[in-house]
Amino acid sequence: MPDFRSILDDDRIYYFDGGYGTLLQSRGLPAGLSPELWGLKEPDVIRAVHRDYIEAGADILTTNTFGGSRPKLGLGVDPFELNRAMTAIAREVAGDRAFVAASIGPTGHFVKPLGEMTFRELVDIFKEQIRGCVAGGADLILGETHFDLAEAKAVVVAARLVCDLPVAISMTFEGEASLTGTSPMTFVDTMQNMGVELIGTNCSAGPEQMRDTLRAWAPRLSTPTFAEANAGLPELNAEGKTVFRLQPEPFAEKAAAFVELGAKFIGGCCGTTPEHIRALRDKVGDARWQRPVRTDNAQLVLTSRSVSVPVGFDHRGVIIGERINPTGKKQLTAELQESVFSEALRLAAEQAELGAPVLDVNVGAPLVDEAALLPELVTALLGRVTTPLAIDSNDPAAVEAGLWAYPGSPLVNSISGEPGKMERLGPLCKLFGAPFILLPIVGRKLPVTAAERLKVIEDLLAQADALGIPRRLILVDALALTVSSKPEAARHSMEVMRQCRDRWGLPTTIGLSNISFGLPARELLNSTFLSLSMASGLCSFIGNPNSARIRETLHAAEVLLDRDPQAARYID
Ligand code: HCS
Repeated sequence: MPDFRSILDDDRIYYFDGGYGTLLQSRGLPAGLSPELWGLKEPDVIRAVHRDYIEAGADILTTNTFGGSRPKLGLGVDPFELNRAMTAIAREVAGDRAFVAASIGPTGHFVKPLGEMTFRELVDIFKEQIRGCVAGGADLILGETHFDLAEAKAVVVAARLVCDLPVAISMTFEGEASLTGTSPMTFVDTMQNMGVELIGTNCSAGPEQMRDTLRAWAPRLSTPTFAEANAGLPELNAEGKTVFRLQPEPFAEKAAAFVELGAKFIGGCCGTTPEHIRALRDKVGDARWQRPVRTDNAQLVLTSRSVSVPVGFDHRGVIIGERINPTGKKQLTAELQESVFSEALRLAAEQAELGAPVLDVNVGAPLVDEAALLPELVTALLGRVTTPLAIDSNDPAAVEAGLWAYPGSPLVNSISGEPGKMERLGPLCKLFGAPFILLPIVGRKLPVTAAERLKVIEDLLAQADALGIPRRLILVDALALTVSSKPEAARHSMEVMRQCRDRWGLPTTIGLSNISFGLPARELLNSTFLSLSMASGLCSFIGNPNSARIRETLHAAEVLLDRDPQAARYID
């Protein structure tokens, strides 16, 4: 088979296969036995199902490994071997007629604080499963039926750590969100940040409901998609068994609409059979793929499990709330030294209530082991606020630990030009899909002029490019130096904002209050600098959301710069 990646850009429509669990039930799967364990006992049944799907026109076969993770299989089965054997069967049947997608379903466990598992444990479980699938000859890794963003993310991280196969990932939505509150758009934002090759949705509902999902994620979509609906909504029959009643023709009629909504890959999920796939192929005929066209031009997106915060030149200015930082705060410092989080959680709730869409989290105080404490606080915050977080530390080990604890796309604050920093943190940001603040500082001397700063930015961008870090993960700090000692500092910062926008299309941020150190009426200077900066292209800033003046200036500037549609936030 050609490399699966090579077909992602052509204009063909490709077909996945249909249901396995439900089809195997109709072919004699004993009650109480999983499809995976039955497959070990009766490999010929699995072979026959794969063959039937290929004959029906499937271009991609899904392996019988959906429940092949260690927690799902239970004791007495070697997950590596089972996944290898099941994938090898699909490979043998597919030959060079179809691709083999290694199905990786949910483990049945949630990560902290929703459950007991750590993200690392989940990643290890998936690594073991994926290694088996790779050994069996998979062409791509297919995370499917995921309903929690952290678990979907764990599949992608595990796949990247053990192989270089392309990754397709699919979420199941119940109406407007997944079971743990992720919308289609936030799913797309997070997975695009991670650079997954194919984004999809499967299961849960019939083809009519699934159209809403495809419409909902369209505005920021730039990745090929797939959709695999069930054969209608599940119903209980007279014996209390779940059944799917939508027949092949009406299924095909409805699922063919996915192509009009931009899907490049279509297929079926529970209740669908080879007949459904055949009918779908016939229905779609020779339609061509319509590439996604983004209508929302955000330069960068931060996400939590349930919220997306777009950052861009045409978007609202994003305040990154700076209050969870022990510098100059006695109570917070004392509590963090005792691993107590009440003050930090209070500051988080307060800032979120004041409308800060992103919260910076810094635990850097004397006697604090940041690498141990930062992930603990991040986990505690996940139970308190839904805003995306910025993981802020000078200690790369603490940043790494924070990344392992976060379910969405957090902001990393920051990567400077300090030797070795980009090499250490850049690949982690890429792996976890975490945008980062690029801080143009090398050594002790701060670059004062715009030209000096732009030179450092250019060098850091070259380093990032060499590491394969996508530009959509980069937010440049335009550096606010204090005007009381450097009168030209603000002008140079604004020039950096303009140049980053015009030369590289890169969004900028700034530590707002630095500009006014040592001068009276600081809020006046800070807010004036904010409005001038917004006019120079500034997209976000690290500041104190408690300041009414700053908030009002921001909202007024957004209206004047046409960055607040219908002045909605201003009027509100
Ligand atoms: N590939 C799996 C998905 C279940 S939701 C199956 O059984 O068809």
